[in-house]
Amino acid sequence: MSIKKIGLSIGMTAALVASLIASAPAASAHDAGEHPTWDFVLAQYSDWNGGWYDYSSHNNDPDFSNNYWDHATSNGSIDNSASSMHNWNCHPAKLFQFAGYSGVTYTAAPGSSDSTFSNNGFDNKASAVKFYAC
Ligand SMILES: [Ca+2]
Ligand SMILES: [Ca+2]
Ligand SMILES: [Ca+2]
Repeated sequence: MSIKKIGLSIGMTAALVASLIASAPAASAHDAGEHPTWDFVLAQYSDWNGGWYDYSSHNNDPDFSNNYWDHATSNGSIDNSASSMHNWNCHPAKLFQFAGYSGVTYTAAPGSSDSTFSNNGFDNKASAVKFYAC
């Protein structure tokens, strides 16, 4: 193979790699305006990456094991998986370590966002949520 052909081959490989990277599943942070009607959202990873789960109904949920990221069973349960949250409403939301509202808790203040639960000792722990009056 000539030098010129090797150069071309490397160039094509680099272009192929670049296109593979570009088409990889997006793990980008969600935009705050992405779901304008959602006002309490758990996210699968830190910095609101990965799947989202909408609790804008503000209905208490004693057990996360039958709730799935972005509502698709194939995306996995949100149980012991939430790592960040947005709370865009006036209701405080208390997350619990265990189903049935027990164990360690984490309270999401009204109008707050938290990019990571890891500095709260609460990463991948939430299993239930209760909402309180505004
Ligand atoms: Ca997680
Ligand atoms: Ca935090
Ligand atoms: Ca748990």
